[in-house]
Amino acid sequence: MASPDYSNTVALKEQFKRDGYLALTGYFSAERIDGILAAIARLIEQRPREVVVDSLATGQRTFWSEADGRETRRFKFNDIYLLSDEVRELALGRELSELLAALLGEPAVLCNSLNFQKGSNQPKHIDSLYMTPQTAQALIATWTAFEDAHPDSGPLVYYPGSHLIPLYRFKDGTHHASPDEMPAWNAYIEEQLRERNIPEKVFLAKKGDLFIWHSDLLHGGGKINDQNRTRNSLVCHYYGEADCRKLKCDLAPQHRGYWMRRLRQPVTVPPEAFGAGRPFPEKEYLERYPDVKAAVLAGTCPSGWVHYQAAGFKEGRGI
Ligand SMILES: O=C(O)CCC(=O)C(=O)O
Ligand SMILES: [Fe+2]
Repeated sequence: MASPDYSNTVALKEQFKRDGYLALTGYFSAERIDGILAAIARLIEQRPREVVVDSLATGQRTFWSEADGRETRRFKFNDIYLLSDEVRELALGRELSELLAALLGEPAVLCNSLNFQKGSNQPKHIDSLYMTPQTAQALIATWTAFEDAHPDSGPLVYYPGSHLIPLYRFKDGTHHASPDEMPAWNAYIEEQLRERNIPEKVFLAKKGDLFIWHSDLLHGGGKINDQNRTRNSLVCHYYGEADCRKLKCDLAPQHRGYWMRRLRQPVTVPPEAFGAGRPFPEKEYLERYPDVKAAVLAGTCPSGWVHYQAAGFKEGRGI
């Protein structure tokens, strides 16, 4: 089958503005996805101590090497874009980076990635609640199907046109989620959905489909009726270039966009876990904690490793 033609950027932009999403079926070939799956499998096999995962069952964050119940596949792999050229090229390919720039009105900066092996179970939300951009709407997300989604696997759900609902203002005056005000946020959104007659839609993706959503489009992980079913997919979030420049982020160019170089999510590891077979990541620890680095440079603390054992771990600092 010939790959679909998604080169009419003007029409796609119009559609995105109106609906708040684009469902680009067959965007990637099955072979391309197989290549990515093989690259990810190699990565987690070869570098399990660098891959940070969250258990979808308990929420616990660990390195893949230490994750319990790996066979259940109920995990989210965080930010593999930092470790994989192949994932970056999927998220910011020549054409996709052009399209994202057109939709955002400026180059897109890939700033995180989430590879869910099973349904996410995420309640409905808009991404700007949690990844609130400096400039309104300077955030966009892509969702790539790594396999066909079964209705019982908790497919992606979304609410067409919901990006036009005026943003809820929290008591601190921002649009950033404040946990104790979320019941009020939910009530506001339900009311708006009713008033605007916006239905819930299920995206029953086929392997290789690409779904792009707006910073303010309401979406979530559908109900999982069968916990045994996988729903392998990759979510990538991108900020606009201007905000990232203002924040002095480290940007690496990739086609028409950029990816953000940054430290991976920290993981709490007990000091006893380090030893001859597993050296403490001294350099990374100092890079992550400038106060410790300053103390080491000033000679008031012998090393990051000493700091971690004496204080860092107890203070809840991850590595
Ligand atoms: O894949 C899903 O179920 C939703 C993920 C999501 O909402 C996100 O990562 O922003
Ligand atoms: Fe989301």
